[in-house]
Amino acid sequence: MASLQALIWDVDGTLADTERHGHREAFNAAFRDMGLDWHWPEDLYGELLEVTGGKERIRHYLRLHRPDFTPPGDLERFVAEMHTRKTAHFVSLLERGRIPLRPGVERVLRQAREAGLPLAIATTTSPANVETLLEANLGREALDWFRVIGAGDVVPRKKPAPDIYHYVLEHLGLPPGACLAIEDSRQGLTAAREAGMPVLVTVNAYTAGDPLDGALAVLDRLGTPERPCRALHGPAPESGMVDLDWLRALTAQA
Ligand code: XBP
Ligand code: MG
Repeated sequence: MASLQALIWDVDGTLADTERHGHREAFNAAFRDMGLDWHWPEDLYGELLEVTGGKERIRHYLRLHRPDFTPPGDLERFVAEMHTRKTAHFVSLLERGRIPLRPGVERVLRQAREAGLPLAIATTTSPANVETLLEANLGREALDWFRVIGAGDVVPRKKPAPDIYHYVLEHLGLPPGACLAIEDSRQGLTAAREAGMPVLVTVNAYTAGDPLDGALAVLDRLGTPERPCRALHGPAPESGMVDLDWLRALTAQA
């Protein structure tokens, strides 16, 4: 691989563990807002995560679990209203500091900035969620840390399609082999690999069982002194903490 020229970060499950007590609770709050007796418990939500994109996930739920449901009026308008309400609830959770960054994420971001290594984001989630997550955890100026933030509906097809990675690579002006994608799930790994990128995966409780063949390494987290990382597949830093030297060595062998 050419020398590492950029880190491209996934958001949900990678920068922060946002799904179980974030997005899922926001969806359930939106259902209550709209007077629906729907509820997504943790295990069902884990199944629904098969489909990326909140609007796409709602439609997937309707198809699988509510085939007889008739929305009041146009379906797309109904889904859009539900998703807008859900996003407002999720942003409120973030603003209240309820969703921290995962262990080691801030350290690696700051190391990259100090080394002048470009950063980018490639995510299926909505732009408002990314901006609020970064601002709530790192301050408003953190939005400028990223050369490009590719999020949500900016591309026609969401992960596992490679579209969002193509979008980010195009805006970075870099070839896929010179960048490293940091992901958490099968869908994200597939998207990045189809875009030709090497991938580091840090799993979470929802994705630990995913098939993750093709990742350069699969860790349980990026690691801190208090919470060192552990390898689930492939190499891991002896220090228990991912740093730029380890990422450069990892990608050099790709
Ligand atoms: C994860 C997703 C998103 C979130 C919900 O995105 O699939 O859809 O679950 O966010 P990624 P929205 O792992 O690519 O960050 O409701 O805004 O889609
Ligand atoms: Mg993810």
